[in-house]
Amino acid sequence: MRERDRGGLTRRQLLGIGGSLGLMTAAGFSTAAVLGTRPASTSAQLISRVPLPSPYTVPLPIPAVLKPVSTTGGVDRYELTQREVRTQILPGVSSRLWTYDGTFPGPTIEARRGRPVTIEHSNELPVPTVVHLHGGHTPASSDGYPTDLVLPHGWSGVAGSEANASSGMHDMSDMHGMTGMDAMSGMHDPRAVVTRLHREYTYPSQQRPTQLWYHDHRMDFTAPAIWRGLAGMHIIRDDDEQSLGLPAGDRELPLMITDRAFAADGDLAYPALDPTLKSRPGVEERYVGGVFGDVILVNGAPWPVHEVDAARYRLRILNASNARQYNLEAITDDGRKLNLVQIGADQGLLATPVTLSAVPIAPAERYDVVIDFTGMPIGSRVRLVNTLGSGRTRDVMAFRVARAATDGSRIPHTLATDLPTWRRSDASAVRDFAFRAGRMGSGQGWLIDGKPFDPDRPDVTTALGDVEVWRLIADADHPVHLHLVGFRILTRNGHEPLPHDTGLKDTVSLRPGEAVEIITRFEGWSGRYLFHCHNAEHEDMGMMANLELA
Ligand SMILES: [Cu+2]
Repeated sequence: MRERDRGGLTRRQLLGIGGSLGLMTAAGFSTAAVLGTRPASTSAQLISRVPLPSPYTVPLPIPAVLKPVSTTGGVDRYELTQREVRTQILPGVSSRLWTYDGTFPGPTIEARRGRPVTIEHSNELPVPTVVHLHGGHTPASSDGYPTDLVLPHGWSGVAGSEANASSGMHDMSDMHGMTGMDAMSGMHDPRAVVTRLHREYTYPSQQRPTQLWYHDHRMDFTAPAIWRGLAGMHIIRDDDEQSLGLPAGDRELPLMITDRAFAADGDLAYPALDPTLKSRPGVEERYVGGVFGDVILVNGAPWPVHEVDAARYRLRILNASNARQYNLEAITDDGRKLNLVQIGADQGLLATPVTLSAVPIAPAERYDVVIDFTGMPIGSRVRLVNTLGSGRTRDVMAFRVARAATDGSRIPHTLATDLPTWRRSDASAVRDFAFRAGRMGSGQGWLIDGKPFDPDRPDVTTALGDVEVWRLIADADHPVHLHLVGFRILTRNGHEPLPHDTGLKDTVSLRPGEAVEIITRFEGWSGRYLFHCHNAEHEDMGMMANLELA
């Protein structure tokens, strides 16, 4: 009953956090100006209460590749169980995590273009979950809409949903017309498709080869769920890409970068208003801008080190942090900067390589880069540092050049010829969206065009096949993500895009005060999708909207 009453308040009231930011905004100062007085970001950093290891002592783990349970009929079928485990992230410190199949990151899915993948997720966690494949070109029914929940055993926190929840998940026809999680958000969502214990997600794998990632996307609770460990990588490959001769095998490294903090008992620290994550969404007031940790993890290990050959390596970098941005530079022990040659973006290979001296990466973005250790002295070290960090958050990871080696890899001048070339004149609509802080009930939220997320409100309805230009503006750092489609960046602040903007994207990083124009064609499937800020705290606090394809 309490849950129901509390739900009736809506999360707008629950987020009743009239902080200084909100007051200053109300007093007429532009938020950007307020935020501009803070360094780099509006986020606040948690401090760990356990001893932290020295940098570059823990070996870099490579997440295991998940084995399919079946490959018959041209479909790769997988099963994953979401469950809580105790594990060591920091040496000698036991931490409770929420995981996909017991590990953080979750196991990597390796998909072949043209071979559909199905994944049956089982939820053994104490809260509802929903899985989104970030960057996936996915039918709406498998896209992980935030109210399409998989309820756990004995769930009673969501009045209304339980009675309607399906007892099975295989008969999809059974699931239509169920009532969504209205108690939690105070919003009724008649279109939600809720299941109990299990759900099968289908990914057609028709899209360009690239690095995707899967993570929890539950309404109002995405940020703490990802923070606790619900994230994994999903890579799509094809023969064309493999024939290019890029560094491969042991010389291709998926790198999931996250920041975390640890409480005195060894568990992850997170400033949730309701640490059970069952009913009350939101974070303590000073973290409303986003949660930073003071420990940098790569593939779940703190400031790891990896032994490499003196050869080229392909680094597939994912920023899976909730709010932290990185500007990554590769620096040798004698202070030299190594180039990072960008070969791919969120949605696959670039047309041609772009040589960067630094890789700026916002939450949810992926950068596919080649680094060349050829000629480095054996025994020497290359550190990957974050120039936006300070103190220990400046360190990310290191490579130790362990041995000389032959290298048959190459970086072809032409990487791909299939990038979309939408032109402004193709667009049937131009839309404007403002990503800004604002009042949400009695407190501060993060809004798109002045409105917090409401599953029941159509925000954008567009026709399949239409090309559109979207003009996005931001008051603070907002990495803006569109579900279903990739897009290209047309302009940044009225100028040419930046050198690292050239590829096909699904997330674009807007810095404070920036305006970016993107162009895309909405194609695939009709149904309900999303666009939102991928600062996960902003997303939970309203900065999300509906994208309906008709
Ligand atoms: Cu944001």
